Amino acid sequence: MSKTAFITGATSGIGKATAIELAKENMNLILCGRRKQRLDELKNELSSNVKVYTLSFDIRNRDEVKQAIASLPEEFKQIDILINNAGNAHGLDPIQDGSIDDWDAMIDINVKGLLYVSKQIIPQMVKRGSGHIINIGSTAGKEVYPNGNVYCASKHAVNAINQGMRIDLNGTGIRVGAINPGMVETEFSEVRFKGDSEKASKVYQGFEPLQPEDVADIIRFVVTRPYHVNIADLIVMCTSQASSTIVDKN
Ligand code: NDP
Ligand code: 8X3
Repeated sequence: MSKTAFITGATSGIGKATAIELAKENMNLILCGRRKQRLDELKNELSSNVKVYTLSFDIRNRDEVKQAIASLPEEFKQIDILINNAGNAHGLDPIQDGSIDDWDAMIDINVKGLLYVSKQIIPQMVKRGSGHIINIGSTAGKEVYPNGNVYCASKHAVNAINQGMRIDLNGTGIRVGAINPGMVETEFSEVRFKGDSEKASKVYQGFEPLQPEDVADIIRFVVTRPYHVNIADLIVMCTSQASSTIVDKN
């Protein structure tokens, strides 16, 4: 029987590429994000191969998350794979100049949103004694870089939650692991710089960054390992990147 994967943040970047990759593995998909039109377009693109259901909700809103997941039709209710991917950076300012709204957004989306979704899905996995959770962390969850302050804190929290989930769910049959990418060329920097495309594109100039498809390929690999294999914590950077601050640019 085909597995069902629930992907948050499927409207762009890593989440969208993952949806496309998992459809190739004949997995049925629940695609989430706020931009409904993009979800519909992706559904149209993938529906000829696999069953696709879309859920449009703001991950910051606890009630919306709960209602959206509770509204899944019977054939999509069993979630085998949860990809906790939705997230973004907002701003790149020194701590003394940071915007509280940006801080709220990062903590509410990257940390609390991930928990809200997980809270709705983990119990059914525990009950069944099976499931696979992939948390999308970041190299920013392993080290702190200048002006990254709260974004790095939110990703350090994802790193801790990933470990906590794996410890607490040990013995339940559920696999838990994190994928921690370095710089990936997505809408990430556009969001970080509030739509300033020029500033965003400069982030990826002078070297060959990861593409969302590179990360999606790794996620596909991780979720298709035999049951006794759990990839617990994986860091992936492009070849030009050695750490958050050391990037070989020409
Ligand atoms: P994108 O901006 O391309 O995608 C972000 C996704 O998150 C979108 O689908 C967006 O959907 C969703 N999202 C954002 N806010 C909300 C919200 N409030 N409610 C619901 N969904 C939301 O960025 P990436 O693909 O790069 O980012 C995906 C993940 O990868 C993030 O967790 C990010 O931190 C992480 N990451 C990214 C790296 C990079 O360099 N790009 C490197 C390391 C990690 P919508 O706006 O439609 O709601
Ligand atoms: C995204 C990678 O280095 O821009 O998490 O923070 S970085």
